[in-house]
Amino acid sequence: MKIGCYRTKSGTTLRTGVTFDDVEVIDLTSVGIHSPADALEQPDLVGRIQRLAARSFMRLPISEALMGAPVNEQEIWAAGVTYLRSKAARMEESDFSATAYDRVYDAPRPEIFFKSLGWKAVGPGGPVGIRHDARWSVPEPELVLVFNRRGEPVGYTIGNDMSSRDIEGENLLYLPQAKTYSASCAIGPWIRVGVDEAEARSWGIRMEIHRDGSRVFAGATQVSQIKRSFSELRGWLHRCQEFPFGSMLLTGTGIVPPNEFTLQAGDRVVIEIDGIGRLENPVAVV
Ligand code: DO4
Ligand code: MG
Repeated sequence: MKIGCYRTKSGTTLRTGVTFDDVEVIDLTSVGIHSPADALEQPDLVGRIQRLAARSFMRLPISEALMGAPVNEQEIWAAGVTYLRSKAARMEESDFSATAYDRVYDAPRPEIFFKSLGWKAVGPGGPVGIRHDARWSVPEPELVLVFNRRGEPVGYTIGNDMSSRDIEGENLLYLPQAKTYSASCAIGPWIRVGVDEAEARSWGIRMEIHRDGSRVFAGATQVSQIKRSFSELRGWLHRCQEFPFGSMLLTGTGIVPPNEFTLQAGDRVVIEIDGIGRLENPVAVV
């Protein structure tokens, strides 16, 4: 079961919807669910949404649903250096902070950083940003853990942790500027619910980057390559911190384009995660 935010071609407001088959979207707004976050608060989540969907008369083919980011008031955080590939990339790009990445990969406490307010996240089809003052920009395709306001793990979605590698490599203290700026986080299109960690760990992640009609990068990894368990990451995120509106946690990247690659305005980033779907965004300078 997947929950998302959509608009009809003639409609202006975002509605909440569910799909059970990737063919049809069933409206949940008309049966009292006003946001994906609202859906994720329901007790007996899967059963309750199934019962509400059975009462809904508003349905449309999934191809006619214009999807938005399924996040609004939640905070979006991100874990880093959770894959060996990311540790190697960070060490290559850093002048004098390489050992910090080496150490955090094996340390009990993971790297976790604030990424975006939920309402700032870009949805499917919206432009993701590269900074005009960065020389080396990349997308980071990441599985996202979704938590409700009680901190319970309730689903998974796709995230793009857009990053400026020259800025983060110059000095670790510049990490917030490398990671958090306009349109630096894309989320969506669907939140997959009712799936346990073992199943999510069997999923593959793929990314392609297209430029002027050609594919200029393709890479793939497996969720199983994430070093830390989801419950470990959840525990660290919620340690000494509450999220009254719920939260999302990007789980790190295991796909890194070659060091000579940088994104350009007009590129198109396509990320696919098994079990969830496909998040596609054009790139623009901000
Ligand atoms: O410290 C750098 C950030 C690492 C990151 O975002 C990742 O591994 O995905
Ligand atoms: Mg990342």
